[in-house]
Amino acid sequence: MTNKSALITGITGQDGAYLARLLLAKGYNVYGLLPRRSTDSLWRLRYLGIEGNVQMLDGDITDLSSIIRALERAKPQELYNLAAQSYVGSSWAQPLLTGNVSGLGAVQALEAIRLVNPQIRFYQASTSEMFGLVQESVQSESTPFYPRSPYGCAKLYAHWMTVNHRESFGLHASSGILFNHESPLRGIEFVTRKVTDAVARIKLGRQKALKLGNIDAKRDWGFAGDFVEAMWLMVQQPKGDDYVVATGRTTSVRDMCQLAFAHVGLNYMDHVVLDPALIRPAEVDVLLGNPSKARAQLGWHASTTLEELMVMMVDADLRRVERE
Ligand code: NDP
Ligand code: GDR
Repeated sequence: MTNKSALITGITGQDGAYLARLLLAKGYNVYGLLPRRSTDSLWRLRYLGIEGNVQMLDGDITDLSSIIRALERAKPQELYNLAAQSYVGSSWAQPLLTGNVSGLGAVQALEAIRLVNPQIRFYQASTSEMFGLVQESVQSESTPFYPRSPYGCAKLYAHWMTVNHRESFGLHASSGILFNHESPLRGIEFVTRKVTDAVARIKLGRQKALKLGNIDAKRDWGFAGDFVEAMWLMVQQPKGDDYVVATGRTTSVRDMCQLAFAHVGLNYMDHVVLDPALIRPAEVDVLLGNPSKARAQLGWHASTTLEELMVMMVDADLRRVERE
């Protein structure tokens, strides 16, 4: 057990909730930067039974003064920057907000560290979306970037600023280039959760069809609960660095649907309807990560298969829809 403290931005999101649970289990004092919202944003922490165990500090990743106050109050040894407008689909409609939150937000956090205590270790939530129009069939830390959305561009800026702050000012700053990771706590707008929610509703007779966009896109999907372990491991290394975190297996949206529907004895082809309105202005066709560095240096590997993940998510949605 440790007596360290950590501040998590984006603590109310999918990864924030799992990371908070992981750090609490390790004995950390966990603080969260909580932006003001008009509706309840603590449901994921409640779902994991940890709402009362984390200390929330009023603040927003776009407001430097609030981050400085949060660091002064929490006095953390580690800052995990997970805050983002993280939905690629919305980033074309809200490119400036996405740039401000998902791009500049990381720099606000890095600058706050420089001002308050440069010894604070920093984790940046980077993404496989930075690879975009992929230049190599399997993506590693050395694969060139070519982002395909305002979200990918914003995250690439945040990534390079993390690298720059490490190299310019000697900060212990790490960038985790994480491939897609999902869970029952995934936002409903993301394709896996949209599918598992629909499977549950269709199975229970509450919905008939599921509208999807590009079902030929391929992603390297893992379980969020596994991936937050890699974040923590990066921050424990002697020096900050960049790591690809992935399962090393890619699957199409179509095949992911097939798995989810088959779990409840349904055929996805009887229910999925293609909707051209859901096709994005630019697409990332296929992502497949090479997690060798994370395995060799962090001792990390993904332990949940996509089959297990789909079962976990469909079963959770069946329970939830039944209760509704
Ligand atoms: P979510 O969308 O579930 O969570 C995003 C979090 O950021 C929420 O807590 C949200 O709060 C918070 N947030 C949004 N705007 C602000 C703001 N202005 N100030 C402070 N907090 C804000 O994302 P995930 O948990 O899935 O992802 C975590 C991080 O990892 C994100 O940065 C994402 O871009 C990145 N990432 C995710 C991957 C994935 O597959 N899940 C893969 C690679 C990277 P609220 O809900 O109240 O708006
Ligand atoms: P992604 O995740 O864009 O990879 O970003 P998402 O689940 O939104 O899309 C994955 C792929 O599925 C295709 N798709 C659809 N997507 C959605 N959301 N809804 C649909 O109806 C649909 N039909 C087909 C998409 O076109 C895409 O190809 C996620 C986010 O968590 C980012 O924050 C993170 O950085 C990356 O993963 C890694």
